Amino acid sequence: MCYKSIYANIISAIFLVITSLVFAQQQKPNIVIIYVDDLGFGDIGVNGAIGVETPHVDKLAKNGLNFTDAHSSSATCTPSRYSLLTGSYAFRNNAAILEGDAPLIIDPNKETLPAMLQKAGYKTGVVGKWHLGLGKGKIDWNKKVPLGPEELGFDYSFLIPATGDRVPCVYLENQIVVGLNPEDPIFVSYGTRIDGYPWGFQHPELLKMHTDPYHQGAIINGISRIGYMKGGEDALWVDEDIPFVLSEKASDFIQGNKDNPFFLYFSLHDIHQPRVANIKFVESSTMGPRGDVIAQMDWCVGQITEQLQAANLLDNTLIIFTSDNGPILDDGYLDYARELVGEHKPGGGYRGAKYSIYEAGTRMPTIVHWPKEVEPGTSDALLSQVDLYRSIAKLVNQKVEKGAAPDSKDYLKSWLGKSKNGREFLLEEAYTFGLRMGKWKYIKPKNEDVPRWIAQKFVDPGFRKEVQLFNLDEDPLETNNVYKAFPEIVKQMGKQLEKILK
Ligand code: NG6
Ligand code: CA
Repeated sequence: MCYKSIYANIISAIFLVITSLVFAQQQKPNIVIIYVDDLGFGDIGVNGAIGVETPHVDKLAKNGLNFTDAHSSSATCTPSRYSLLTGSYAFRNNAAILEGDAPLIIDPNKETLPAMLQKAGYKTGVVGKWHLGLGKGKIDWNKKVPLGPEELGFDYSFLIPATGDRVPCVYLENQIVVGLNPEDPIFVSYGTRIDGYPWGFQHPELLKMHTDPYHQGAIINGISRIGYMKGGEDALWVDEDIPFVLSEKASDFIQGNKDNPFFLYFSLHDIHQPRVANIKFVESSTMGPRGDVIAQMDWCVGQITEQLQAANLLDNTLIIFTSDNGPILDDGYLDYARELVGEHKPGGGYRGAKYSIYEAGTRMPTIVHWPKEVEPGTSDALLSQVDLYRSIAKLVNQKVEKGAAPDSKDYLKSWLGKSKNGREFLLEEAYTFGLRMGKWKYIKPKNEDVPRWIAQKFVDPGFRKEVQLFNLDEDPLETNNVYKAFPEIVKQMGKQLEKILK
């Protein structure tokens, strides 16, 4: 063989290797988690919503897999998000709802879901609500925040730092406050009052929405918040624009990464309070602001799917649409959600709400959409978001680092509708603990008074001095405590729960 043809063979072999590598890279599905805030099981059209339409979410469900028994790991935000990104139960780290100046609660030395995906060749981004803490304590909002999404494996971040009802009311892009004028530095305080933006309890005449005493700190955009704030006027967000800003940033991220596999954690502010819909959505439901922001949330979902479609990516993108905790009608602001709810059942008819151990606290609207791989339909598999970590690792064929994701299990087949099996045991966290085993629901006794701040939200967190056991097949509303009739089940589930909590 002459040298020329040897070279030609080598070159064509290299070419083959490179093209097959590129091809393999292209084949990896993009992954988008659309994480809605406080959206209940019944708050979407396909699950029976009344008085508001969610055509974009319904379309995802129609062309995807709609789950009836999939759960967030907790009935509040920070703990659920902690579990989603770490594959670890929130109680292990005492993860609880955080204030807006809290330090980062995820250990940056341990692998996280985005860090695992980075290793698998993904570009990773988070857009929207964070609420996992930032920095190491005593944040200086006028400099780049030292610890946050970047240290956890996100290549890009655009954040609402905590919640819409907590200061600071500014966006952070790659951990730097967007649009800050250095001559007007930001100061934030929880507890000690600081002069700056007027306070709700002193200036009710400045408010466009009244609230309970917990949310009467700094007034920004006519809404009083939890916490106090000074400065940063040019950087303040306008609540009514948040859905547009976040959708645009998410779309930009998709557009910028259309030629490589990407993971987008799109964490909407809706439908958390303060529920102030953009004028485009005002009166788009019969339920007042809470219904209007459901319509607004649906629009955001449409923006993302349309963007994926336009970039010709929809077919090979795994979209997981779900929520962080159950619905709440009265979370503090006076927006008449309780009065206007009508026949609509935010929790899909299940008992409980946000903050509650009953089913509506964690049973989430959950849709998996991936036209290339997932057959449309419904699934009753009992699943937990804590398992997304290892299930996604399996999907992208990436080994999980030792010590990471200790509570996460691979249920990829179930998430993709290729198996009907779910978890044998599923932990539910709220202000007490619940355990599911098939049709059985066990609730750990808690002999304590309900804290005032929960009681005044008209929520029953499920505290009882005796064990509660429900047969969800016969009693999906958890009204008939049958613990006395099934001592063996009580014993088995109690033991299992203690084993998990150890
Ligand atoms: C609570 C707030 C509530 C809401 C919640 C966080 C009070 C009485 N209630 O502490 O208004 O902000 O935290 O919601 O302050 S979550 O969806 O982020 O968990
Ligand atoms: Ca929430």
